[in-house]
Amino acid sequence: MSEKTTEKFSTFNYNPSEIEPKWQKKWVETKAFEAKDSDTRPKYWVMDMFPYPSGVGMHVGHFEGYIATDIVARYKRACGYNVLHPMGWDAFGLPAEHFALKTGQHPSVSVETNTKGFVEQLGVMGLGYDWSRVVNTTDPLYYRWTQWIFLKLFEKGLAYVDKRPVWWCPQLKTVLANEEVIEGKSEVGGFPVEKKDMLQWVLRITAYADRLQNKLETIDWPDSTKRMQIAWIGRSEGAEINFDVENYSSEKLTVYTTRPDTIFGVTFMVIAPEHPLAKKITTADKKAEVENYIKAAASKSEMERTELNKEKSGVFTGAYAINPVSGRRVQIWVGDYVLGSYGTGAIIAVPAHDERDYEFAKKNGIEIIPVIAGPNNEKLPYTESGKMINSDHYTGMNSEEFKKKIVEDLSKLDRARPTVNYKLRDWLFSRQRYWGEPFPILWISEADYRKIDRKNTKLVLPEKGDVSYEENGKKFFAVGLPFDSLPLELPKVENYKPADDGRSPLANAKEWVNVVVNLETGETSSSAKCDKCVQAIRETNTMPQWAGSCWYYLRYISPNFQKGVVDPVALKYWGMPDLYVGGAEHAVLHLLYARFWHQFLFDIGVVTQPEPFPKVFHQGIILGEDSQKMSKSRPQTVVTPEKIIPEYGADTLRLYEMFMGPLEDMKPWSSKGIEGVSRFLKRSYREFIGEDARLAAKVKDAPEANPETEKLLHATIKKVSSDFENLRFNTAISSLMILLNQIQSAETVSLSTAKSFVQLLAPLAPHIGEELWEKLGGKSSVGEAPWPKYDESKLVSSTVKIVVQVNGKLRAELELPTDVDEAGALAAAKLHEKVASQILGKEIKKVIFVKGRLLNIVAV
Ligand code: ANZ
Repeated sequence: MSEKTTEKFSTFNYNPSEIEPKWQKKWVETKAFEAKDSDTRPKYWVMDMFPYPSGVGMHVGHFEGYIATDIVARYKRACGYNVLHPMGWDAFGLPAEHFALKTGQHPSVSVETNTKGFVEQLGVMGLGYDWSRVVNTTDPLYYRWTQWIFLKLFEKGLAYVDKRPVWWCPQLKTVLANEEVIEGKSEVGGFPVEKKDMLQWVLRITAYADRLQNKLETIDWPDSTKRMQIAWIGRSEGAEINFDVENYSSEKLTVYTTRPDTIFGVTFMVIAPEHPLAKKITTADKKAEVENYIKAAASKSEMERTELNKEKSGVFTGAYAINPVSGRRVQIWVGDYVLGSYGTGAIIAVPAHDERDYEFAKKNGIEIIPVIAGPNNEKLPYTESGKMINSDHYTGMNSEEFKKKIVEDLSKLDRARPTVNYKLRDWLFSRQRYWGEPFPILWISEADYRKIDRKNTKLVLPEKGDVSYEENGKKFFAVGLPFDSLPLELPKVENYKPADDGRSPLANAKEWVNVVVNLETGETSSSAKCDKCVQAIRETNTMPQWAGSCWYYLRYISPNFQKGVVDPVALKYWGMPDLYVGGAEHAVLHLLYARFWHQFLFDIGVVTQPEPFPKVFHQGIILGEDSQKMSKSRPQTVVTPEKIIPEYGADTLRLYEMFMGPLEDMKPWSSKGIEGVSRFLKRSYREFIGEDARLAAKVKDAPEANPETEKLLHATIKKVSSDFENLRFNTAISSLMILLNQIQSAETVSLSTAKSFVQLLAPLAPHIGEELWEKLGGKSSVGEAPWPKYDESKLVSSTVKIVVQVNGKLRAELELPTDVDEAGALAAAKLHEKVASQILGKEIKKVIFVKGRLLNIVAV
């Protein structure tokens, strides 16, 4: 009978559209996924990177990680853990605001609608979240603590304002952090960005650069992600060396180099176009050329300037520097491949040992002096270490040793110092947007600022160094609102569209912006009430979306706690997430920012562990059926649960997404593949529930009668458990398929084997898991039943089949203990009727025994 015809007349058909809503409802009613705060069980906390609730909803790719964490959560719960598996909304920021701008709805309205849609979508997929702990970054009771952390950073001198060239995106009408600019385009939307001088809030992430790098060693993260963070932090060890400038005795030209060992080979120097000396030292005859060059460089991006395969340009200033070790005169050039923002903005150029300098020297006819010899008289430029040559009395030394020695010697003369540089820049933390956390900051005049009695004020002031800016000759000082006055709520405004001039939409909310503040109590009001009250202006920028996602995991521990960021008692029990799953695109954005905030919170005693995410895993990307990224612009490529579930059910979708390949791989969607796993679930259903009397009768409430089934069951429990621990879901599913084949081929199956199979399947396909469990007479929920245990000794079969031949002819097959020896096998064979009749009256001349397989008796 073909599968199709069987299905047609069966009344026991697998019908996901009936069973899935039934179990989803039950899970909600029984609060099946709520974690307990005080519990004697050990805890397990598994967490997803929370989404921003966009209006378009999620496609199958968005669910991949969520399905994985749901499997782990269900598995760990069955293993006896008190599991925390929470979800939340990263609802501030550009995407939510974009959507609001497009639809004309206020962001708060659209966020509410969209989160409802997301809850619905997640529920339909059978994802078991603890909704009693949901966090929403736009909830004032949440961002109260985002503002609190910012104020702490401000108090500790880690938040300041700076007028500096920043990335401005004319399309998005906001500035962006370095991390949000990818190859000259905005990370969100892919719009061109440009540099603009603007006054901005900046967080001193560089103060944590070393720790952010060193602590990576202590956490279990994908290597590629660690490497990306290390590259982004870009720790570089070298030295600063001072050169005299000819004819400018009061000026020093300080360079940063990682290769002080090449100092005798310096034949020219290059300074960045924005270097303060560039215009100053240029000789009259070179002036026009240098100034034109500087102007042209200003319109280029750093990326264009430093692109590796682009030819490096430069102009000679006419000025010379003096090499402090050799006394040699070297030309000073201006070149835009040297960046003003890195090191000292000036370099020594050593064409014999650096690729870039070599090309530059060749092009401009500059001398090349080798100072390091490789073992085989290598071609230039030689960029490795070796023996020093042409280096005065240091000649003959090993270059690695010389590198240290020369810095020591020059340090004694106050001409050099060991220096560490980082590529990491302080984090640009303000946005000219409406839909973000308002800064809990007021600006007041210098005179009023001086009036504050530091010992008697609730205003928050930086402990060291004021934060101020100057405008039209007037200085303004930043003060923080009292900690206990938070949250500073985002005012509802009519017009939240960003302006073209870089001013935040909040600047238009005049009544909100202009206030009076009491310098003692920190209270704000619309008019002065006492002599302590002074005029103030609120900060009108808002925080970037990253702010809310920097600490949200902590909120899951104690979502309603209002005495601090996190309840220390609950923190003690929950610790940090045991597993954090999300996209690799966050390797240097969210994951670096959150580590920075966490390390800061550790320093001020809010948290007790130095790192927020001890274990991170990145799921891969699911491509469309055409192996291209699913994209809104090509809607036919986008597979949504809404397209799949009505036909196959959520369990099939879940199972298929996990069966596609290793979780971390990039893999294309396949309609054929989903058919395959769909058949597997249908077969599982039929096998245990039974579509007719014969099959229903197959499950026996007795010990497992089939030794093959028993052996395979134990092996499968072992394999699936370890696969779940290691997020290898595709291989776990294959072993369940093999087990099902075995069960199907056996005449009967024991109830306990059937139940174990269902338990192993349940984390992957929880609805059918519950349904089968119930039908097999399981108590309460399958998720609460203790995880099946395997018996190591049952993994090896206790008996083997031995083929018995007499004079080369097969006479019998005996089921004997695995370790049976020749004598034992022979004794057993003699008792077998067919063997006995063959050797009757004959003499046994020879016995050949192959252990575990064969017994051949030669009898004449
Ligand atoms: C001389 C030299 C000789 C260098 C040699 C390299 C090889 P990282 O690892 O990135 O820190 N450099 C320094 N400041 C620069 C700037 N503002 N813009 C562009 N290049 C700059 O690299 C440090 C090296 O990059 C420094 O060492 C300097 O060139 C260059 F055989 O000095 B080196």
